[in-house]
Amino acid sequence: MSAAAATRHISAEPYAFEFTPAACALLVIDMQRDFLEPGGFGAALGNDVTHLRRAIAPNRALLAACRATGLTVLHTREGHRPDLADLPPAKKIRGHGARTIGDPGPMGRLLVRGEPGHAIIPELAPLPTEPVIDKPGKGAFYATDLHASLQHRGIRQLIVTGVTTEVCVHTTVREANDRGYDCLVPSDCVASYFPEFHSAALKMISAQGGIFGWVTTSEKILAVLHSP
Ligand code: TIU
Repeated sequence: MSAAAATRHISAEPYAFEFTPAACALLVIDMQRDFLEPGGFGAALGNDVTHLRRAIAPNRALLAACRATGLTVLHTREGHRPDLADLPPAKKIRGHGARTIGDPGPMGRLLVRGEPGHAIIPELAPLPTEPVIDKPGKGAFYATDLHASLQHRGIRQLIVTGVTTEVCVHTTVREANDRGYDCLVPSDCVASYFPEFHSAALKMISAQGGIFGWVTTSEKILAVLHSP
């Protein structure tokens, strides 16, 4: 099959996304217990984690379809080394919370690699074949080997899901856009602690002719993945 014949169209804003499965990866951002479960880093920042949990079921369905289709799948986790050597002091003290990164909590030390809270939620557990990119910042390209991992696989397009819409998802989409990737964001597979930020962040992606990328729904991606 030629590359052109392999291209499909996914209905999206601001216009249809030209989906090339062999050059596209699903990138699931930070679906970690620390952000989605009570007692984690997100809750320590004062957030209500229930806002994020509605993205779990759509991500499960999309992940299953991508795996069945043979699409490349990668996951990211935000977190820091146990010795906190990669934690900027500014990030450590930001918010002046009672508990900050590295402090003990009900799921272990907040946002520290290897702790129970740092793990990806069991509902979306990565397969052994799916790279997991550990990142110390909000963007998945900063201080990681994500770009190299994608280049080695011939990836030029990303379906970006996960949390939170206006923080790590948005930063990653912006980073990816500047590196030449086309990003497609399914609105129901991303979530924010702040519904108004979620809506605005999605509009910021597709506005101005798709200044950062495309916005669609998981239903529209599944319709293409499931069709012969
Ligand atoms: N606080 C918040 O909305 N997000 C983060 O701190 N990290 C991610 O978005 N992953």
